[in-house]
Amino acid sequence: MTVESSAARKPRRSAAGKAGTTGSKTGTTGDTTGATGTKRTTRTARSTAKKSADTQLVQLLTPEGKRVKNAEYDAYVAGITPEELRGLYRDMVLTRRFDAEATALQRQGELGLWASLLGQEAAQIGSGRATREDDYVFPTYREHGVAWCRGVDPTNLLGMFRGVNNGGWDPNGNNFHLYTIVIGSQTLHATGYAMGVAKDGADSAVIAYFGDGASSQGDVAESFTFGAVYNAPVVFFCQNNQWAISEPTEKQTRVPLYQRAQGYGFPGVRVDGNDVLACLAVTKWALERARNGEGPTLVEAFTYRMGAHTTSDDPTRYRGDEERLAWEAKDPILRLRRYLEASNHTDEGFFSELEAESEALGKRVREAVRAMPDPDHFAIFENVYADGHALVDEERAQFAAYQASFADEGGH
Ligand SMILES: Cc1ncc(C[n+]2csc(CCOP(=O)(O)OP(=O)(O)O)c2C)c(N)n1
Ligand SMILES: [Mg+2]
Repeated sequence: MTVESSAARKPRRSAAGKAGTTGSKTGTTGDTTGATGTKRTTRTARSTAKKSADTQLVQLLTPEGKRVKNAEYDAYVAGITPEELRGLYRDMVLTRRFDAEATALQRQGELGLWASLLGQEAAQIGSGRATREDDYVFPTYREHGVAWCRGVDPTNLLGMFRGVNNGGWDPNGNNFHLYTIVIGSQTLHATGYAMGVAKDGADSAVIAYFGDGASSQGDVAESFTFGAVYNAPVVFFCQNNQWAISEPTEKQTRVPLYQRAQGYGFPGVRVDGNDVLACLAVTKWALERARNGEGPTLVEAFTYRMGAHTTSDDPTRYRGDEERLAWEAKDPILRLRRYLEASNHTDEGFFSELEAESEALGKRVREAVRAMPDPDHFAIFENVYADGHALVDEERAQFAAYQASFADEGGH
């Protein structure tokens, strides 16, 4: 589908001229989380952060699949066609199917690890489909849905998790950077890249994905500062999936995360991260601001990690069923399905064809993973330095001797 910004390009404004005037979205949200300075602060702030969660969301589709009006964001999805809506549904279903296959492959020993996106399909597909081809995306390690939107073949996402390569795709092929495991660091890369885009005079935008846990990192704070003072065309897209491994969001912040933007002088918006239409609309708006020279935006997609942190994690150790069941009722795929059905935008044929397509994708992924060649054992020594290095040479020689000590390796 085409989701290009219709905004004409305007000259970029200077950072100084903008600071202090961009926080209106944050300012109008009416949240008063002023509980600071007493012993009871943490508890009070936490409960306020929780409470505000339900009242500040930008939502266009309710969990029951009912379309609700929104004066500010409706315009960004006003022209969406039934075909495009079906496309969003297809994206989410296929992404979930791919993700389930990858989880199964890890359980079968074909992957070393997998970080599932289960539950976050709307946040990723909505925001991913809002990007333009010339925009540049900096993901974490969980953005399989965004990768899908950018046109990265899903099988290419699996090499790193199988341990046979360090990435698996050309970042410049789809303007989709390699996955980043060092929490929050990609927000700095994105901000620097966006500053470069601005210097080039291009009207592309940059989007940086990160998690609620990452919001506690210094790198993210520095990105916000640099993004703001350089008025960089960057969207900070935080998927607040409620957990940073076993640490709940409310232990990481006294205020709802989107409100952090105010202190940096740019808008922050909390969007229902399980509502694909709202995520599409809000991200389009934020990208358009970037293109128009209005600088950064923080989008907090309020969502839920329905599965484990990774396949190495057991969430039953730190959270109960009640929470998961409450979020299952807000499932992003189900709500769009309800909307499509209520609007008569689909028929049985659509769903059965999609089911067949999902199964075919699962099969293709399985076969591709099993066919991935093992890397040359010595490749790890090759890309450390541009030229030779005595220490690397020594380590290579040690490793060669170790390999040769196995009779069946035949000296390598
Ligand atoms: C700098 C750094 N510190 C710690 C870790 C270990 N670690 C991996 S994932 C993670 C939690 C991240 O949580 P969040 O940002 O909410 O993202 P999510 O996994 O929920 O998508 C941590 C602490 C890391 N990879 N990098
Ligand atoms: Mg998280």
